[in-house]
Amino acid sequence: LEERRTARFQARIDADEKIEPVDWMPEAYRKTLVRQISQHAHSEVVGMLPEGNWIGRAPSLRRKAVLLAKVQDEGGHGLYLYAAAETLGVSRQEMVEQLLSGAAKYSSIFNYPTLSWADIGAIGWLVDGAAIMNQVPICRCSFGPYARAMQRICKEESFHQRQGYEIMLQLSRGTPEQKQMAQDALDRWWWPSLMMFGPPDGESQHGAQGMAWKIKLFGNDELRQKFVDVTVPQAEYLGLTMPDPDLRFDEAAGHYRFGAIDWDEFKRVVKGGGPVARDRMKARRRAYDDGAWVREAALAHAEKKRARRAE
Ligand code: FAQ
Repeated sequence: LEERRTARFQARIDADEKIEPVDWMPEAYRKTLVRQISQHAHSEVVGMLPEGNWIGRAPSLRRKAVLLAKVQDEGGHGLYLYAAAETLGVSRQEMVEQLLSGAAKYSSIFNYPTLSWADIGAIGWLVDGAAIMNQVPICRCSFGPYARAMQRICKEESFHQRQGYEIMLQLSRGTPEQKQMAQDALDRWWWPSLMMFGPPDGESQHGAQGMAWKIKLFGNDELRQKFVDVTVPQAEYLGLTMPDPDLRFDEAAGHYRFGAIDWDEFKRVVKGGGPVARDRMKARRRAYDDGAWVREAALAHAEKKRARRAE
């Protein structure tokens, strides 16, 4: 029976049908989705911290309002994604505990510090740019709640990417010092952005199965290449130099060839090495502890309402 169910499930995926929470699904499919969606949610929430660092120091009221709205959007993305994962039978409480205990991962990119205002431009341009490249295909993934959450998220991410590029454009058209700030931010964020796509396909544990289930529609390397191909001309337009001496356009293939990625650095950063990772988790734990009274009050209120209804 299990075999027949599994074959029927795969046939639905192959026919591009959406799988909904009430449908039968293999346990491994459910687990893979919980892992990927919750890690994605954690990334959005931890991702508020590097930019949050600059809200109080934004160079103008307009910049401050825009950045505040962007960071709030990221909190919202985390919430839609936790809600999508909850349809698979896991609670938000469990997912948050997994993040705080270090059992669940979040994107490596958020373990790098934001040292100058230009980093806010580079994050919008490169980090949101990479996120869009990875996430637009997920709008068509096989699990209905994840696909639907991603549609709104991608619209907002594309606005985030433009605001980042606009900061970079203004800095690179500014004084020599401002242009240098933009170049320095690009130098520090370029390689970590390429690592966001995950390990090379040959080392991607979940890649092949994720694609067979259409949780992922493209491999890590293909999306990374697409990102490089669209981003290099954007850097040229800014008049900035990519920090990669091996970067060149391969006319025959129609792609930019890039230098070797430092996968040792990736592994170190994913494991939570370095002072920034410790600060990120400290900030999340503090936020969780500071919010305890809100959760308790909400529960007490719900209990009071329930008791009144029962009277
Ligand atoms: N960082 O077998 P694969 C954002 C882990 S959202 C840390 O290839 P998979 C918005 C991976 O989890 C950014 N860990 O895994 C924003 C697995 O470990 P596990 C997040 C990484 O799942 C912008 C192991 O390595 N986006 O930026 C990373 O098939 C600006 C083996 O890897 C998403 O989550 C990494 N970079 O492919 C917010 C999108 N890469 O779980 C604020 C959805 C890999 O076995 C400001 N996720 N790992 O312990 C995905 O598309 C996939 O999960 C991949 C990884 C492509 C990230």
